[in-house]
Amino acid sequence: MTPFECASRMEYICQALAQQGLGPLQPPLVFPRKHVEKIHTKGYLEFLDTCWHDWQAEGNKGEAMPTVWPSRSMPSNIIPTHIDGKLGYYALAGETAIAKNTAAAAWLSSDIALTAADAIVQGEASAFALSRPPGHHASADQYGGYCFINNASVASQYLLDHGFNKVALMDVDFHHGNGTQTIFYGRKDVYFSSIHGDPMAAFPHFLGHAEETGHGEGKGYNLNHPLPKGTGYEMWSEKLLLSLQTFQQYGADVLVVSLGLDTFENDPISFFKIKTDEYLQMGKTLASLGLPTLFILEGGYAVADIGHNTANVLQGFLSHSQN
Ligand code: 5XA
Ligand code: ZN
Repeated sequence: MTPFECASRMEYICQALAQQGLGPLQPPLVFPRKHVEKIHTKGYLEFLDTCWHDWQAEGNKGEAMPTVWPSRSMPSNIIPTHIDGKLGYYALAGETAIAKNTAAAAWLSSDIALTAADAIVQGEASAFALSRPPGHHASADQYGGYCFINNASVASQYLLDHGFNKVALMDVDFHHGNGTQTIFYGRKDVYFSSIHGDPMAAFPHFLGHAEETGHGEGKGYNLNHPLPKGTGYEMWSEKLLLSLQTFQQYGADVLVVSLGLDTFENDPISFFKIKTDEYLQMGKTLASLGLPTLFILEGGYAVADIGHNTANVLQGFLSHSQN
């Protein structure tokens, strides 16, 4: 069975970008691993690089998937040495298989995000990273929800390391960006805000509540807007405006958008009701912040529509961008 997060998503997006005259598309540069190592732990990245080998070495057939977790009744922090234990330790969800080229694809995806971040550093007013696999569910040491390397976090850190001081990180994917939230939860140099399906009813289920506002230095720099089934653009965009106002008060000097298109009315795994034309308005509203803006692709599984929806956000943004 083809997973929802499939390669044809990219083809539809490239096609729509060309049709709507957006571009040019540019191949990714190769970045040193140190940028990713600032976000993810050494042990986790080693696991990612060696998982497929270890899985096969045990004689397993097919893709690597966890079957056991350090769950509430055995909350151990000891990292097992057997691949079955490691999979459970490093996975936060069970739907995300690891195959031969998964690690290479994850690293390439982060290079794509870094290439787009670097374009912003070089003075571009906006850039779009056509990254796949997505990243926002990946925490410092866990993968899941089709995410392995947290591209938006890696890119945000890169922006901070190259002259920007305050990153506004807006996650508009249908699912809460639990990985991004935990990575920056104790920090105030990245303000994370997310509009998403209420975790009482939607993946990732265990994070994304409005009460989560940050801790320590990061207290007050995390803003979640969980929304109910059937949410349409009107209610959704009220929350977007609230987040943007907050970013303005914060004094952000750059905007990173975790751009998921699974808020679409016909998305097969989500429950919001945003329409194709409304993505133009979403882009315009994001442009109203008037900041250098980096878009990074996250989810979106209504494959035949994802291209047009993505291009609409970017076109709406460009039509209202002051630069
Ligand atoms: O943003 N995250 C996704 O689109 C993946 C959700 C996976 C749910 N099992
Ligand atoms: Zn999603």
